Formats: sequence, structure tokens, C-alpha cells
Amino acid sequence: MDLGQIRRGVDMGPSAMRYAGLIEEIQDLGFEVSDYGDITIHRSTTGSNQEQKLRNLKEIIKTSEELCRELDEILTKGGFPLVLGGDHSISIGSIAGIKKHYRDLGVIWYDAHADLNTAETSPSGNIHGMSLATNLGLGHPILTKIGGYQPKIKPEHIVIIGARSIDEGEKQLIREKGIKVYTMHEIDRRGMTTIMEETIAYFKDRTDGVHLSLDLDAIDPIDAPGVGTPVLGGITYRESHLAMEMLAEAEMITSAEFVEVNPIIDHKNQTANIAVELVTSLLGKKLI
Ligand code: DIR
Ligand code: MN
Ligand code: MN
Ligand code: MN
Repeated sequence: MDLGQIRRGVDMGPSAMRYAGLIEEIQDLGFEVSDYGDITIHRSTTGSNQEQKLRNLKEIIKTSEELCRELDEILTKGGFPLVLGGDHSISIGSIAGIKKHYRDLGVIWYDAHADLNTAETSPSGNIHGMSLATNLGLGHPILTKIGGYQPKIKPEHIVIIGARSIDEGEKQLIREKGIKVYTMHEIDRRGMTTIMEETIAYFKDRTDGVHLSLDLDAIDPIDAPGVGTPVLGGITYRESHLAMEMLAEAEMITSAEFVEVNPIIDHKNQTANIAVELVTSLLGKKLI
């Protein structure tokens, strides 16, 4: 889906990751893979839903409900859900489906942005910048109630990693709710090893499952140029590998999504390739 923001192309992200060998790479690790295929996106042709404050709201609601049902089904069958984006608004539907299976679901939000806007604070009206707020139960009531319940996530069960572009309203919300954020400043200053050790320790006793929501724009645009909203000064390719490897070692992650890969902007599928590498590191691939 690419309806959560304005730049076209991010709906081709899943295709690019499949071409980059995602399924074969996961199978090589010894896992059985069921590809559920793409979710049909109901794109409005009338343009009547181009609301200023919540762009493509109706279509995003429909898609989110469908994704929610699929993820609920995958977890009921005992699978590990891996969701491919698409823009980050997909996490509204994915977390709605996943959270049904946990009492206290933790979320790692690996992103240059906080995605904590609501229609009131958003500078863009793009719902991909509102998905984490929605999961906290903040924003448009139809969005927050996807899956028939709210909220999905408690503020103390969130860790944001890699943030470097945070809007005023988001900063306020972070302070107000006491959300744990490791900005680029902390990563530069204290190193990715410490940040991941702390994140893992933080979730250990608090949660019964942890979802990784990884926006490729968390990674520096030099390494991952194929994203719609690149922000200079990001997490390196190596640091990201390390983060995934440490999560794999901790056996902590129970579901994941990789979002915002935009093949139109990418160079030779580089960003999709990195996404696939990070997935395999997360699933336990080692160098030796
Ligand atoms: C900005 C950009 N904070 C917004 N958000 C992005 O539109 O709300 N999130 N790009 O990934
Ligand atoms: Mn995001
Ligand atoms: Mn279950
Ligand atoms: Mn982002």
C-alpha cells in the first residue's frame, strides 16, 4: 500500500523484496515459508477521499481491517508473521491483528520518525506519520478501533530507535507519555551495542511478545536511498545488522514488519536487498 503518504511507488516494496530473494533466503535458514501474497488495495478513483488531514482514510481503514484478520489467522496457526510494506500506515492493521495474541505486546519502532502525529498535529495529513499514535489509541476513532478494540500498545511498551525528525506535537506526546526514545544522538554517543542491550533488558520482564516495526528510512540514505522520506544522518548498514543480530540472539522478536521500501527511488534494488539482509539477520543468519 502507498496510500499513507504522497510519493507513489512504495506499494512495490514487497515485490522488490521478493525479487531480492527474501523467500529463498528465509528457506535457506531452515524455515518453512507461506507467502500470503499481496493484500488487495482498494484505491479510490474519484479522489473524493483526499482529505487534507487524513489522506485516504477510507481506503486505509479497509486495508487495515483485512491485514488485521490475516495476521490474527497466521498467529492462530502458530506462524511468525513477517509483514512487507508498503508505507508505515500498514502497522495499524498489523499490530491490531498481532496484539490480540498478547497481554503486553512490546514494540520496537526503528525509524527516523516517531510516527506519533494525529490529524491535529500532523504537518502533512499523511497517515503513515500517525501509525504509532494510532496504536496508542490516539487519533481518529475508526483508525484507533481497527480490529474492534483499543488501545493496542501502552506507552511504556514502546522503544523508538533512530529518531532524528520529530514534529513539535510528537515531542510533546513523547514527554507527556514518557515514551522511551533512542535518538541518533544516543546512538552516536553510546553506541548501538549499549542501546540494544538496554532495549532487550527493558522488554524482558515487561512484555510477553515484541513486534519489530522497521522503517527503512531509519537507515542512512547513503546505505538505503530507496525510501520516500529520507533523513540525513541515520543508522548505518553495519549498526542495523548488529541490532538485528542482537535481537536474534535474545530470541525476543515474535513478529516483524519491514516498511517504506520505494523501488522507484531506489538504486538497483539496494534498499530492498538491505531489507532482505536485515530480515535474515533477525531470523538468525550468522556469518559463520
Ligand atoms: C512526518 C513524516 N513526521 C509526518 N513522517 C514520516 O508526515 O507526519 N514517517 N515520514 O515515516
Ligand atoms: Mn515510519
Ligand atoms: Mn495465540
Ligand atoms: Mn520514517
